[in-house]
Amino acid sequence: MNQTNSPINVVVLISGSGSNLQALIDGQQDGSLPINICAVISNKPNVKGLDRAEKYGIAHSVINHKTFDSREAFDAALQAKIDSHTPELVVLAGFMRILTPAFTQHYAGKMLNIHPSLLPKYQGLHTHQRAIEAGDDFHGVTVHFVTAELDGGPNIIQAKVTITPTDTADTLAKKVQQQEHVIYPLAVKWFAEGNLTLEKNHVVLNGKTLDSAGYQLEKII
Ligand code: NHR
Ligand code: GAR
Repeated sequence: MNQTNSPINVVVLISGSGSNLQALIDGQQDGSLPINICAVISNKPNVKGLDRAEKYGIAHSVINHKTFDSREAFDAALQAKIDSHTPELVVLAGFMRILTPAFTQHYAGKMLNIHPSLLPKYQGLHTHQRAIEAGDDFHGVTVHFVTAELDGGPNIIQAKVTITPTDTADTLAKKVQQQEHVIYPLAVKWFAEGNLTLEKNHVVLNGKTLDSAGYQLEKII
């Protein structure tokens, strides 16, 4: 458990459907995750993830990147909003804006992302299509600490899925999302219980330094 044995405050950043947000809400509700999601912030208006927050009475707001002149100005507004909730952890859950180095430095060791590939493979966008086109046998998903380097922060946990001959980017994305909803709550639980830290540039889980791939979920779907 963390030092106070009490739930940690978490701010979740989204840009879309928020199915990963839902997995975290479910964990908070059923008592399996010692977290208090204190705010959900979206850079896009009218997305489904905001409705999910509304349904559970979680504070939610939109900071629309299109209304800012620069990435720095957007990030400054986002940072001010996040910090008004004094979170111990910031979770990117399908958040689609690249963040400036000043922003990532401010939350060093306290910000997680979930990326739909087996990082370091396929950083950036359109990962499912790229894995299929490369003829890969496996694809998957990674939770990592966020650093200035896009999708380059140290890995925490990965889960694999098999790519079958009939898979399309859509069917593959669905399989990957099933694994997302397992490993993101797990990583957040480890962090909330004080068992997951970023030391220099490596990840420590339960007192042990993880290798660069991160913890490997055994179940492959
Ligand atoms: N920022 C930093 N500095 N480091 C990371 O590791 C980040 C980050 C911001 C977002 C999520 C990431 C992913 O998991 C993430 C990790 C958006 C883009 C992108 O190209 C790339 C990676 C990720 C998220 N965004 C475009 C942009 O111009 C906009 C794309 C769109 O709106 O559809 O910001 O994949
Ligand atoms: C997830 O599949 C996540 O891995 C991916 O977007 C989806 C968001 O789903 N993230 C990225 O591509 C980040 N660039 P959700 O809104 O339903 O959680």
